[in-house]
Amino acid sequence: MAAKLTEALLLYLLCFILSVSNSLRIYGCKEGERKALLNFKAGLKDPGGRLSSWIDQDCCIWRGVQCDDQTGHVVQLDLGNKIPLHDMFQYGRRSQPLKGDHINPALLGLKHLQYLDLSMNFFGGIQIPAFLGSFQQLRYLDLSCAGFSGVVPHQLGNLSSLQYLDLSNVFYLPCNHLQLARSHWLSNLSSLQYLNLNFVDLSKASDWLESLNTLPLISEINLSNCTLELPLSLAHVNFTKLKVLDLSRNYVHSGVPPWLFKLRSLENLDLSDNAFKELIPSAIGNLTSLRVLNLANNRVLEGGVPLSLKNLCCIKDSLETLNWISSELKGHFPNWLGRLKSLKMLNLYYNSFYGPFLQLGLHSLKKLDISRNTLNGSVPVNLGQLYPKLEFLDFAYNNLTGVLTEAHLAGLAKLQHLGISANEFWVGLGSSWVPPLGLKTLLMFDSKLGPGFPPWIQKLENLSVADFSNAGISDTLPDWFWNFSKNLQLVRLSNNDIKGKLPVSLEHLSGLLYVDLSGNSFQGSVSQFPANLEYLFLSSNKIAGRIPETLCYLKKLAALDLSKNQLIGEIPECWNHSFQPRLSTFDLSDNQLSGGIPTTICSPSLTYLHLSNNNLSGELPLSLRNCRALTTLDLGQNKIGGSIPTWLANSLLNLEVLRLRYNILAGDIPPELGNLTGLRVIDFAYNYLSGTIPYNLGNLRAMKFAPKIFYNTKVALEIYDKISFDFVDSMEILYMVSNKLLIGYMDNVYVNLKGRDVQYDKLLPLLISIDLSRNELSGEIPEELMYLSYLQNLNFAGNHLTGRIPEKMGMLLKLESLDLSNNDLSGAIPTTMIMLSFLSHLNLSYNNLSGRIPQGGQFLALPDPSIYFGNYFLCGFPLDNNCEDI
Ligand SMILES: *[C@@H]1O[C@H](CO)[C@@H](O)[C@H](O)[C@H]1NC(C)=O
Ligand SMILES: *[C@@H]1O[C@H](CO)[C@@H](O)[C@H](O)[C@H]1NC(C)=O
Ligand SMILES: *[C@@H]1O[C@H](CO)[C@@H](O)[C@H](O)[C@H]1NC(C)=O
Ligand SMILES: *[C@@H]1O[C@H](CO)[C@@H](O)[C@H](O)[C@H]1NC(C)=O
Ligand SMILES: *[C@@H]1O[C@H](CO)[C@@H](O)[C@H](O)[C@H]1NC(C)=O
Ligand SMILES: *[C@@H]1O[C@H](CO)[C@@H](O)[C@H](O)[C@H]1NC(C)=O
Ligand SMILES: *[C@@H]1O[C@H](CO)[C@@H](O)[C@H](O)[C@H]1NC(C)=O
Ligand SMILES: *[C@@H]1O[C@H](CO)[C@@H](O)[C@H](O)[C@H]1NC(C)=O
Ligand SMILES: CC(=O)N[C@H]1CO[C@H](CO)[C@@H](O)[C@@H]1O
Repeated sequence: MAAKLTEALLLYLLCFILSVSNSLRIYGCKEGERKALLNFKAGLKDPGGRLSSWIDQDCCIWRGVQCDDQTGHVVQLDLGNKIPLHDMFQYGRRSQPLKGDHINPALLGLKHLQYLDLSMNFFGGIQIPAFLGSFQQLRYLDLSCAGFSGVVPHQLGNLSSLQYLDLSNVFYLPCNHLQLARSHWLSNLSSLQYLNLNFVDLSKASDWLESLNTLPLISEINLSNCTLELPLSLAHVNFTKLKVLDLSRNYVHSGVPPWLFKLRSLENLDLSDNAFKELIPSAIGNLTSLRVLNLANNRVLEGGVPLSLKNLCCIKDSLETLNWISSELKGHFPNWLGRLKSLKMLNLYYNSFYGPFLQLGLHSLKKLDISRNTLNGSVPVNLGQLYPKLEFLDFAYNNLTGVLTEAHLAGLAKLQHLGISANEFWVGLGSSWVPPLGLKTLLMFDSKLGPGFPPWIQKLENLSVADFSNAGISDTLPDWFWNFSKNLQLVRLSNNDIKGKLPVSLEHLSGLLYVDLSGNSFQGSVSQFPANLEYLFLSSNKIAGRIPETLCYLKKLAALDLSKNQLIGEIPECWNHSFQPRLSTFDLSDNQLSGGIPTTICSPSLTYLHLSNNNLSGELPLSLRNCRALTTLDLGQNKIGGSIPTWLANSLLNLEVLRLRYNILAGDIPPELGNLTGLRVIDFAYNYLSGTIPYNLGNLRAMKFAPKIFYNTKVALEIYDKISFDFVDSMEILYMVSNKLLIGYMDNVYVNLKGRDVQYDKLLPLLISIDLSRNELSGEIPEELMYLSYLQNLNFAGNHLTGRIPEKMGMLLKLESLDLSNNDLSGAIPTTMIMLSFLSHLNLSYNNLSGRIPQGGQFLALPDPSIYFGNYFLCGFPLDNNCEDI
């Protein structure tokens, strides 16, 4: 939260603090003011006990209260509950807000109040009280993110001493819902220096610009995310002291208004997230004081980068930060960038720049991020000379070629972050290379780094993030790896061919949050991990032995994936709320585990539960009912018996994927399953299920609509929150996670499609499938199922189904694979099926079907006669017999 005080205000506060500490207070607390405070307190709920000190006689020493030394009057009430942005994602770290559904007007008893901060509390959606306009001496008012809604009262226009006004929201927490009906009253705030109306709706306040233009002292205006109209003209530009102007996130579609370029005092201009038709007119050069320019997310409608910026005259010496990310910029890097001699940060990621690497000597540059473009050619050898001060360098996700050697990175001694992932070049950094010793984050995933394990990593004593996933390493993990840096937080070595035994214990790495060693050849048994570990991925290795009980005590564990190893024994009984309150991913599939499914399993956030392909026996434990968040339940390929319980359908309301294939389940399919609105994948094949196919499955809502993919950035955000990346500001977080760290667990299941077992991961959210094959089901195919119009795969093979193939089969327009073989179906093949234009796998063999095979559509593209074998009265292509002969 940018609580930037202007210099004047700082000075004022400083004097204030000095006066408090230098002189003795003569007067105690005024009784009337004490009463006012107590009445105010009485109207609030204080679950965190933040006002517990409000009991003594002298209210001047109460928490958040300050009195004037000379007069003894209360002048300051600071009840703000501010927290650093990084902590925002972590609920627990925020101290409890004060709550209330009104603010007692008794507060007006504080007649001398100069400073009022109620930010980040929660006032239940009430309006901002109009009586706040009566604090005649108020200089500072912060009501940001405090649960206010409605129209901002014009009475605030009475506050002629006000210097600081903040009604904003915090970017990620919509907490105020305010609106400005008209803004003429703003022009009465003649002392105002700082104004933050971020997220306040200004769509009705068309006069905002004229009102603000009259404020003689205004120096910082934040109108980000205000749904405002940006007037193109302003007759007379006053704004002589304006230093910071944030107009981001307003989705303005017009041109950049010319008056902006008359703001000669402007130092920081944020125009990100708009849709300006023409980008940076050359007049930008008139902004002689500009230091920070943010143009992120301004899609260039006409395409291309402004290759010439003719009139750079003045900003070329002043500009320190240029943010121009995610704006569909195309072309070579423009040469004018090289004239911005004062640049410290240059963010150009997520564009379409092509051609060679940026080679402009920018001797002050500390951060250079040109990742996610399509640069080609090689990395220049003189980076150290071009950018000697670099602390952050990222050119991941480009098409750079050649070999990256020590020479390329020589002279970059100050580097703390290096990202080179996902390029085409070979990484030829020799064993004697001395890397920049201050490196904290090193991202070299999807690279050609191997085959040897890079020995120089050992020198990086400060490294906290080490990502060498999919880097072509085929080597034994050196013994020093778990000891070279005490600061390791994230280690990702997945998808290489790394050998070696897992160490017995990694407890000495107490900061470790995230370990991903999956897809290697690690042996030994599961290590003992430090208590704060949150993500553990060891899938696809050769890890043997039992699942150690020590895992039970990792209280913060959010994801555990031990799949595709050689684990034996029973699963310990410790995966419920009291052991693992945050567990969301639990994957032990493809091992040799035995015994039952733990009878206490389920933590409230468990989302993916995979125990398939083991030797588990017993029935589905009743505790699964508590898995309310579960979306994938995969217990296939085990020896699980009993029936499919009705409670499953009544409790697991978020279920999307239910895979119980290859078990020994018997009994009926519960019709209640049809109530599960998200269910998309049902696989009960190879069991002993009997009875009829419930027509209620025709209600499955998720099979009737096009599936949507939601990208899950939550894991990455959480990890981001804990790892300190230098030089990342709040607005960048979302890009940061999608760009730099593609981490987390990808849900996956095997599905039998078109006669083959296929692993679905990325595409799993798009799959819609019902497989009930190889059971003892009888009765007819319910016509209701023909309304599941997005079904891609339908398999009822190997049951005892009778009756006809529903005439409406032709309504399943997305069907790619249909297998009804080995049943007792009779009648003709419906001609409507000619409409199934995606059908590429069909098997109707071994039924009692009769008549002519439809001649048209995909039927002509399926020439294998065996798909009709065992139906003695079928005729026509591709069978040899002629329909006239029958
Ligand atoms: C506005 O201020 C004037 C005096 O400056 C005062 O008389 C009046 O009551 C105030 N109005 C409100 C709504 O507080
Ligand atoms: C504007 O306010 C929002 C919310 O308080 C903040 O995130 C953003 O950084 C501010 N803009 C500037 C330029 O300080
Ligand atoms: C602005 O101030 C003037 C005089 O100080 C007062 O008459 C007027 O009512 C105020 N307007 C608003 C909207 O507060
Ligand atoms: C410029 O600001 C002054 C106050 O400093 C104000 O009186 C005047 O009306 C403003 N001019 C315009 C065009 O808004
Ligand atoms: C930029 O400055 C030049 C000279 O200082 C002036 O002629 C021109 O009109 C200015 N452009 C804008 C858009 O203010
Ligand atoms: C870069 O790509 C362009 C085409 O996009 C090609 O003409 C050029 O030769 C490439 N340069 C190098 C060094 O590979
Ligand atoms: C860059 O490389 C990717 C993958 O290596 C390739 O798909 C893409 O076509 C390349 N782009 C250009 C512009 O060469
Ligand atoms: C669930 O499905 C059953 C059977 O299809 C039905 O009787 C019941 O009313 C449904 N329950 C809810 C809550 O929709
Ligand atoms: C007042 C306002 O414009 N709020 C918007 C801020 O941005 C979010 C997300 O784009 C919108 O949902 C709000 O309406």
